[in-house]
Order: sequence, then structure tokens, then C-alpha cells
Amino acid sequence: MHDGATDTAKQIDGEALRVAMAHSLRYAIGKDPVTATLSDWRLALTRAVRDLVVDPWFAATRRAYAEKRKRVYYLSMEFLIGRLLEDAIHNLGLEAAAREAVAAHGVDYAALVDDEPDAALGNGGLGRLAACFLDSMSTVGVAAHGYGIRYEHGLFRQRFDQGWQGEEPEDWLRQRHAWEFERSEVAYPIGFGGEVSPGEGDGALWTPSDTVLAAAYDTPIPGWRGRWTNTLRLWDAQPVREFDLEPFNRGDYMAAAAPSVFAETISRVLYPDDTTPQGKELRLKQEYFFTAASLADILRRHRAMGLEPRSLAAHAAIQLNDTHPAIAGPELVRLLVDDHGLDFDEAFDVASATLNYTNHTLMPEALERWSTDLMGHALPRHMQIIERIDTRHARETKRPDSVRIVDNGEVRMGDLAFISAHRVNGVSALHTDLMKQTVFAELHALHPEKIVNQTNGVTPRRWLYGCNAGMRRLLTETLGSEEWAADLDRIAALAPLAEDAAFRERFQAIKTDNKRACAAWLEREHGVSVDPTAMFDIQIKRIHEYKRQLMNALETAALYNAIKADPSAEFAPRVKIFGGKAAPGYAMAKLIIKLINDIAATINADPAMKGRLAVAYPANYNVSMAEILIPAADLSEQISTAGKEASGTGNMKFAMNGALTVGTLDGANVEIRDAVGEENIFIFGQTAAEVLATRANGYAPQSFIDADPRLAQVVEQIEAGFFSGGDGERFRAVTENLRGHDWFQVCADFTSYYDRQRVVDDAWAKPEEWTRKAVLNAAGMGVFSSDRTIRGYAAEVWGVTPAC
Ligand code: CBF
Repeated sequence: MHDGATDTAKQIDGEALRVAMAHSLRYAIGKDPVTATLSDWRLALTRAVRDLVVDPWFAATRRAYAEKRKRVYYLSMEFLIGRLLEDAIHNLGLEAAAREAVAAHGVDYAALVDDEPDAALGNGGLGRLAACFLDSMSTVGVAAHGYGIRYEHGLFRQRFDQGWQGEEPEDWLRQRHAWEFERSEVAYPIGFGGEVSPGEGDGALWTPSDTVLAAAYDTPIPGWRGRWTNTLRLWDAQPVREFDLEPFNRGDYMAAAAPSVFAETISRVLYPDDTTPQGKELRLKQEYFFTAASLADILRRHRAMGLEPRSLAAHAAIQLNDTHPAIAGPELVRLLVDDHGLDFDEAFDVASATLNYTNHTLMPEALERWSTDLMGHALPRHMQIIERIDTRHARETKRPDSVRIVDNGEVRMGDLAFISAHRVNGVSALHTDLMKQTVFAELHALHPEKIVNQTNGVTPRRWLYGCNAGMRRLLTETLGSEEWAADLDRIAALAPLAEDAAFRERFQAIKTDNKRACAAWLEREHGVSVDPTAMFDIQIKRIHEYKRQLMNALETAALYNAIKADPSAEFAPRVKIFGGKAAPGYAMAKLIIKLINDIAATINADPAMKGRLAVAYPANYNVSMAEILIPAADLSEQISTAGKEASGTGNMKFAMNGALTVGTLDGANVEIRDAVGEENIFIFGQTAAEVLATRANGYAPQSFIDADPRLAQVVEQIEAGFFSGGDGERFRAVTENLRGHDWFQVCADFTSYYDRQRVVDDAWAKPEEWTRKAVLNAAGMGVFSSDRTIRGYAAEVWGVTPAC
């Protein structure tokens, strides 16, 4: 597809990059090579590589203006970008030069790239998806800006204290962030609170009681070979004035600093604890802060092109990544009515033709609702506009009693986003169907054209080319060039090679190497020693009850019991690896972490398990850890309660790297099964419809415990403190929930899961066959490139034509 495209990345050899690094070290970092630390060298290489991004970046921007390209604006509270240096080096085709340049300075390349902090400006799938989309929009040539918050502290750093999760602030900005450009000239005042008085026509005059500045920081995001480069613009909250002189002169330094404390709090942390009223208010303010700044910037750019606000939808498509930026509807109407003089209906028509909304979950707690008191207090003008949007929608649909945005003293942000949007999309086929049948059933009936599906994808540049060097080499040699990285459909050519024994051997040797490297890392960084020839069975994701890490832990304990009961029984040797963080206020998830760690300690301490079963739970799972674990996986655990995981993207990354999946028919697992063939994936458990039926028929988890002695034994062991030094109370909340309530139906699916795992054992016993399946999994992954997803959004949601 891309073979004819022009690479705009400047080609540079190792010697030239060495000189550029030396120059950056001296003049940008201000360090003498004699005293330079590893971080100084990393910053020097980053600056030298960043310099090479600038020309392609300008070229793309100029081209977007010259061709009057419609722009896409991706508004997201999260961008889980991870490390950027290697990604940029790979995209620009600079790896050989970079290795040579770094070596010439006497520095270790692997250590240098490993020194970069992992920018954790997100929590999980939604934020990582946004990062994959940035990479893909730059690769396929969609003129785009990502807009988010420049959090001073990203997602907390996780540590384990005796197996319990502890949290520490993350500080990725402690060292300078060498990728970004500070745009001190781009700063918008963002107001909160205050009074609203009537204005002309539909307009009003809003006088906020507090104002902060949103200051822009830009990071260029180069696509494959620099053919296109976009911008990630993150907003930093700053005080309108640094401090108040009058209290300062009185010696009241705390009062003097109040303006900066108020402002800086807004961009201080990702996900403030919002269980307190203050936390809730801060969260709403964060959402409004970045949404308002982004819209002001979008309208400013539109006006700067000599265009009328009325024509916004023809030139811009704004994507709301989940409900977090849903305040964009009312804010855009406010700007158009109060600042640009449009009447309300005209303004709402412009807004709803420009905005689009992606729903990422059907879990009720994630569909945000704000009390009308809070909204009216923090954003009084927006509350008026929301009520007007609600009234208009009820009037136009002639259904005053059906969906109301303002309901029971709350503003329903999911419904607001839906009603304000041109298109609303789900993130897998199943999820989109469920959206139509459940949370948005009434709105879907009123607006049947709005909901479309765009199944998620992941960038093959980071998740295959970047993280799996062995596989990269094999694919490049087999497929004839590196272009598969920008056209993943080419990977389908591996399918016939699944029958070729020599190819399978090479494929398997890469996996073995990756597992050895992963085992060495587990030993070195986490003090866990594992057998690299055993099956690496991995579940890495946020810890949440619906993802059912608990079911995996119970199966692990049951397997332990089975090995103990019959040491001669044939079970595949396994290393079970868990990774993931629990939200700090989510007590049950934190207890599940402790249970996994207790089970791990018991198993790992038992000499009878040597070479048979081990459990590793490395702390502080993040993007960089995923880049080590995913290429090393044999088995990918995707075991959520069917109907609960909107899509999943880890499932795609694993299969792309040749892991087989054990999973439920949930989210994109359904499409993965279709792509790789039913016989090459281990599906188990109830379907989404069966989960609902089980619940409707009065689910009694105890009856499932009674029916499966393996499950009963583990639950009883936990209650007796078998894994917790005799402390039978520790996991009382877990076992009571399992016996009495079990909303996510762990007990209902346990037997099917355990039995399927034994089918996995049988498959592992036939290595040739296993590898054949693994090759077919990788070969089926073309469709899960986020480039395909972005082309889908471009055609069906945004109405833009990619440039590459
Ligand atoms: O769509 C991206 C991902 O988003 C989530 O992580 C989310 O935060 N709502 C979902 O849980 C995933 O299923 C989904 O892949």
C-alpha cells in the first residue's frame, strides 16, 4: 500500500547522529561529555532525534494548510504514551544510526533507552488506545491534534508491601520532558463558578469567580518514516497571576500563593480520588479545563484560516474519547452563542455536526453523572445550556418523557455526549450491539443512524516492530521489506508458512529467546526466578472484578491442588504471570491483588512445584513492562465476564506476537476468534446472552461451588487461611462475595475455564501444533492494526481522506 509513498524523514548516518548528539549535549543540555550522566546522554539523543522530527512536522502542517485538509481533534483525558524515544527512532528508520552514535559515545544503547521515564498519562486501555491512534493518524496521514492534560503526576507507582498494593506518586516530569515544546504564547483563560446575566438574543454574560490559564505544550508525533507528523498538545494549568502581593507583604505567604495552588491543582494528578465532594469537583474542573482550552484553540485555528464559525463542521471533526470531554457540547454552544453571536439552535446544529463520541464501556460507573448542584455551581452557564439542549431534544423527538439528560438531580454525561454527537461509536462489534440494546437503547431508537462500530486496533509499530526485534527481523525477511509495519494486512502471508516446519522452528526460537530475556528481567528486577521453557501464561491489565483475575487465581490454586494430589499427573509446566494496578479506592480489587500474591508465595515456596508451576506478579505494570511481557507470552488470558469488556486491546497485542488466547466470547475476542479460526483459540464460558439469562434465573453461585469440588476446595482453603498463614479472616470479603453474590459470575464460569485450561495443557504437549496455531494467530492480526481502525473512523465518522 505504501511502497510508493515518499519518506520525509531525513536520512542520517551514525556519524552524523553522533555529532548531533554531542552538539545537543553541549548546547541544549549544557553538559560536558566528561561529566555527562546516562540521563544527559539520553536527553542529548532525544534532542538530536527530535530535531529530525521537526522538518517532517512542519511539512505535514504546511501540507494540511495548503490542501485545506479537514482536521481531526482527538480529545482525551488520557494518553498512555509510555516512552517515546525508541518509538520515534523506529518510525524514522534510525535504529542503526542511533545504536552506532550512542556506542561511539561509549554509552550502552539498551540502558539509555531504558532510562526514559514511562509517561503514564493514562490508566488503561482507553488511554493506550488514544496513544495508538496518535501513531496511526500520523502514519496514515490524517491531519490531527491530540488534546489532553499535562499531568504533573501520571498514574501512581505501585509497590507491594507484603503483597498489599501501596501507591506512590509518579513523577515523570522530575527530569525535563525533552520531547515537548513549550508554547508560552498559547494560553487561554478558563473560568469556573461565578454569575450569569442575560445577554443579547440567546447569549449570556458569564462572569466566572475563578480563572486559570491553560498553557500549551506540544509534542510532535511522527508516523512511519515521517510521512506525516501530528501534534499532541497537552494543557498545563497555571495561575493568571503567580501570587498576590498584598498578603505576601503582610507576611501571609500561604494566602499569597493561593492563586497558584488553585491553578496547579487542576493539572497535578491523573484521576484524583473522587470519592469526596472536593475530589468530584476537581475532576469536573479537570474535564472542563482541557475541553474548554482545546475548543478555544480549535476555534482560534479555524478563524485564523479566515473561516466562519458556522462552517466548523466542514473543516473539523472532534472526537470525544469517552464521556470525560462530554462538556464539549455545551461549551461549544456557549462559545458560538455568547462569543460569536449565533443563535442557540444554529450553534447546537454546528456543535452536533462537529462532535463525535466513542463509548468505551457499558459499566454504569464509567458513564459519568454530575449532580446538577455541582454543575450549576462550577459551570453555571453550562448548566443553563445543558437544560436547553435537553428541552430541545425532548421537543424535537416528541418524547418529553423518554431519555432526559437532566434526570433526578443529575446530568447524565453519556446521554449528553450521545445527543451532542454526529456519530457515536462502540469499540468492538459485540460492544456496539450491546450499546444499541442496553444503555443507549432508547436513544438508538430515536437516532438509528448515529451508532456505528469501529473495532479497536493497536499500532504494530510499537506492539510488534518495536517490542519484538526477533519477530521484526523474521517478518521483514519473509515479507520482503519493513513495510508490513505500516500495512499489517501483509502479515497474512505467514498463514501458509504455518505448515512449514523450518519456518515454525524459527518462529518458535524467537519466542524462546523472548522468554529467556523476560525470565532474566523477572529475576533481575523482581527477584522471581522462573523456568523459561515452561508455558508463560499471562494476564496483564487493570485489576477489576469484571476482568476476573480472581478466576485465574482460583484456577491457579486448583491446579496447585491437583499437582499436589497426583504428582505424576501430566500438566503443562506453567509460569502464571499477573500484572496490573487497582484503583486506590477499590478495596475488593486490592484484596484480590493480595490474594494473588499470597497464592504466589505459597506455590513458589513449595519445592514440589519446581519445574511445574510458578506465579509471578511484578509490581508497577506499565507500558514498558507490557513491551517485555507480551513478546514472551505463550498464553494470553482474556477471561472477562462476557458482555463486560468493551473490546480489549491486550488481546490483539498478544495474538500479534504469537500467543494463543484463552478467553470468553467478550469484546474483540469474538472478532479475534473469527480472524484466527475457532480451532486456534481456546474459548470457554458463557456468552453475553447466557450471563444475562443466568442472572435473570436467580444466579446462586453456591450451587456452582457445590458442583465442582476443585472450586469448593480452593474456596475452603482461602477461608481456612491456607494461603495466608492461617489467617482465615483476611479474604472474608472475597469468599463471602463468591458464595453469596458473585456479580461477575466467576463461579458460573470456573468449571468451563478449568477444563479449557486442561485442553490448553494438551495442546502444549504438542509443540509443533502449538507453534502452528501461534503462527496462524499472528497471521490473522492484520485487521487489528490501529491503522485499519483509523481509516474506518476517517471514512465513517470524520469524513476525511488520509494523505498517505
Ligand atoms: O476502547 C479501549 C478500551 O477501553 C477500556 O479500557 C475502558 O477504559 N473503558 C475498556 O475497558 C476496554 O475494553 C477497551 O478496549
